[in-house]
Amino acid sequence: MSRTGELKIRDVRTHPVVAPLPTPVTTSVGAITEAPLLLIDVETEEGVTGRAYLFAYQRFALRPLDDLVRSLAELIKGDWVAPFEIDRELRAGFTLLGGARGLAGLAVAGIDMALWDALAIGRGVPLAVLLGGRPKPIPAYNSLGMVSARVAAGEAAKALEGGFRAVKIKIGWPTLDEDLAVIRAFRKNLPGDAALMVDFNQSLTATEAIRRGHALDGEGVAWIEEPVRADDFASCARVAAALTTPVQIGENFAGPQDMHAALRADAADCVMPDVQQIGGVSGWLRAAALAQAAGKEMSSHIFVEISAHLLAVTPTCHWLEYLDVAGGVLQEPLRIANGLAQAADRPGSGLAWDAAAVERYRVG
Ligand code: SMN
Ligand code: MG
Repeated sequence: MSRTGELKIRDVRTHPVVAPLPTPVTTSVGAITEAPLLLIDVETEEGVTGRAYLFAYQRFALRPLDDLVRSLAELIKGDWVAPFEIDRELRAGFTLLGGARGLAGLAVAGIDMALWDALAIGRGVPLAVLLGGRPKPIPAYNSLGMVSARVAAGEAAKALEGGFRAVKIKIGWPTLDEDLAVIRAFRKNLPGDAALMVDFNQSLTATEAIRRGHALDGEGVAWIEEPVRADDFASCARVAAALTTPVQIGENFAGPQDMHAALRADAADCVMPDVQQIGGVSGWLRAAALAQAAGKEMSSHIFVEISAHLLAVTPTCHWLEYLDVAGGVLQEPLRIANGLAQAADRPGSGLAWDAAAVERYRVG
């Protein structure tokens, strides 16, 4: 017997697509030139459909990710839409496999995001409202790839369109001088009060990160992101202790337990979980509590649409990273005005697929 508002899972459909990226994301460890996405629809007996997407980074990861989501879907058909319960049940199934990490963790997180979306739609409220908050303007930074000093002036001007008051660039050029040249070129072409973040994408050793970090300390950089390998919390702690510029990590936290280990190691001055890596909405809520307890500002990583809702209920909310990977298959991309991201004030997380685009970019 269902209580008013309770939903029961009838089916889970997936749509693997490779959508275009407005701008390739070039990093010191490789370039992302397209958006391999797994779109997930959780359909309920009551006619509500919850939606989410997973970002596979590489085409080759789409099929195994799709297989995982479809296999897990068979385990939850007929269940009530109770995300915390389903998260616990699905993760329990991976215990003897060493835990739901990697693609398995993403698959569980994708289902979790779609379930929370269904819950919010079922109650007719935006996700932020379901979670106890309200959609509100979130400070956003425009996230760029690796840009050479030669074109920095033009790129800086473009990056400020939409009223952004903060920009992130990816660095980790072959030499420190090249890193400094592009930082100084952006600094010169951004307003003095605009924040400039830099992201090494795990490309340095601890020794090199400390050497380069000391040079960056005087350059007005808001944070130094992922200077060393993402899971090397001890080296990251050494770098954070050595520098005055805040060190930022988190997009690779594989669940709240990973974030807890990083916080215990003093690995960073601020954190930026990625909603698919941290475990969906359920994982994000647990991570937000860890950040609050540790007194660390918490930002988001890509997934701009759902992150705008989640940051609205994050006690130490810092910045929303604006890097649009799914806009090519959405009816309505996230709106940015005066450098602020405003979550869609409609039921759920605001995701609606552009059906024609989904068919155009569908693969497999
Ligand atoms: C990043 C984002 C998306 C794809 C690859 C790398 C980057 C970031 O680490 O923080 O924006
Ligand atoms: Mg990053």
